[in-house]
Amino acid sequence: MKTVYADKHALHAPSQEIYCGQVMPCAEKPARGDNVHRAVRESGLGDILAPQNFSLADITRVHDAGYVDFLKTGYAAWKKAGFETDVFACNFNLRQACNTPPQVIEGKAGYYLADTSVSITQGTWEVLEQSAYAALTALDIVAGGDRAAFALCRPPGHHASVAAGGGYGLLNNAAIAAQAFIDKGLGKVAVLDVDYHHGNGTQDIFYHRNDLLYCSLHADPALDFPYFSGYADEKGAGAGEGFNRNYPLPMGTAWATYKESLADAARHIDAYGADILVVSLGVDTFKDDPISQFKLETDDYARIGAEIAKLGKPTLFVMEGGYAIDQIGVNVVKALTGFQGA
Ligand code: OKP
Ligand code: ZN
Repeated sequence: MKTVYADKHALHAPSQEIYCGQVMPCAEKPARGDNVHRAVRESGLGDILAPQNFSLADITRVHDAGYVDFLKTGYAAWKKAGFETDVFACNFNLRQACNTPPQVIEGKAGYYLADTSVSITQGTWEVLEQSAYAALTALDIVAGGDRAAFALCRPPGHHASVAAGGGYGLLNNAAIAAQAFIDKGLGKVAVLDVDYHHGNGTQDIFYHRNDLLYCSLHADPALDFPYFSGYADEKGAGAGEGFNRNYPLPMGTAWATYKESLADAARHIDAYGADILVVSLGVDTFKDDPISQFKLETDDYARIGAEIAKLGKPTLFVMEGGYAIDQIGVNVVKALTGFQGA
């Protein structure tokens, strides 16, 4: 299986996150990408390629143009306005009640950022662009006939919706790749999101559509981030009704519970008849993850990979979360080799 990886990802090194009013080191750090890269290299999984070039139009197929412009130019505007930190929000456009982007950068930050875990630093835009292009490159590898490919993206993307970033992420790499597949006229997409957190961004982007089935296993949103979506009764709307499926799971979930929901999601994906499967691969379900509360073990990732392989679909893996720095690499490689060996 080929991996697509941009070593530039390290230019996005958030100075901090603000959690419950406390300024702390950001759990989403460059060592995550470096460690997964090293583990993939050492595993001999397959070639590691740099992203190809794509265009902004591939990104704005999913994301709002004003939002993308904010991601591109926001850091410079923030500095020009005299702010000393990286770009953070301190006001929020709750439930998108207002559709007029503010003119000043401190207003825009709140308009386009949904929480205080996410920030824009000097190198962020370049990293986001390369990360999205990595997903698009890996998609082309799968569309070109490979059974699977791995987009080693950083930062994660599944909390990014059409016009807002959040949860450490700003561009929805999985959604951008899925949309490109649809735009090529290649058929229908299923997204299986196994990150610990609900992918509210991906759900949002496709909520009214029937050309993409979104299935997500995640922590109960009543108890953990992103808090305001991920419930089982969110099933899609309009033409999209029935094409969104959430599996909120209790704190402490281990393989015995997890595998039941995974098998159910696999049944739905199978019944949908997708032409490609995009896996939002987060390994923050790991028992020692510092920000999460599931209990999966390293060998369970091989089981997840094998269950995914049973679907027999061309499969694009896109990196999402995972914050146990010392085990993120082995856990990701287990999932990918578990898929390959099955
Ligand atoms: C992104 B992804 C911990 C606070 C965590 C944000 C979580 C973002 C997760 N200090 N809040 O889904 O892995
Ligand atoms: Zn996560």
